[in-house]
Amino acid sequence: MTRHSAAAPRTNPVRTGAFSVWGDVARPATLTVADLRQGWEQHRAEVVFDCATAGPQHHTFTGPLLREVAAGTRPDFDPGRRKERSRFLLAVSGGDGHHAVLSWAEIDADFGDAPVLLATRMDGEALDETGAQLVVPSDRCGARYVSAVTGIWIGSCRTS
Ligand SMILES: Nc1nc2c(c(=O)[nH]1)N[C@H]1C(S)=C(S)[C@@H](COP(=O)(O)O)O[C@H]1N2
Ligand SMILES: [Mo]
Repeated sequence: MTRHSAAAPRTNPVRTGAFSVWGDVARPATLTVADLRQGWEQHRAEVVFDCATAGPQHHTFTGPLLREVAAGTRPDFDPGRRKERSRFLLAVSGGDGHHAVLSWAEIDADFGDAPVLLATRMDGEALDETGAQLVVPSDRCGARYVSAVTGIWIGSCRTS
């Protein structure tokens, strides 16, 4: 059922602001911020998160839901089986090496239903040059607001 990819894509995406979506998926993809804006419904989130060093940060983000973008890569589970979906993880990486993990269940409408976005705009400014930003409105802390996203790995948790 599950295929495990051996390694990350060897080179960084060459297009500005592009990122790879890869892992245990049937259709890995390289997407730009423009692709995110054109291919999916845009949602808006007004958020406040706390930075350990800079204090409370207020931003307005727009972009597609992470779960809709991720589903487009056809992860290696039967979409109708909740127990298969609940085994999956997503690891979101920034170009500077900062990365954060989410569970598939966290963003899945049948589980946590968190409206996590891949932002294409922050406070009205387009992120095409910088790269997309992960937006986790339910988080109190800012650490998972990964900016300048370069990769999203999707895969099943291995327990043995
Ligand atoms: N790529 C990347 N994204 C990152 C970080 C980072 O070090 N690298 N720091 C996180 C932390 S700790 C916080 S609080 C927020 C800060 O977001 P802001 O600069 O928009 O206020 O970005 C998050 N996203
Ligand atoms: Mo932070």
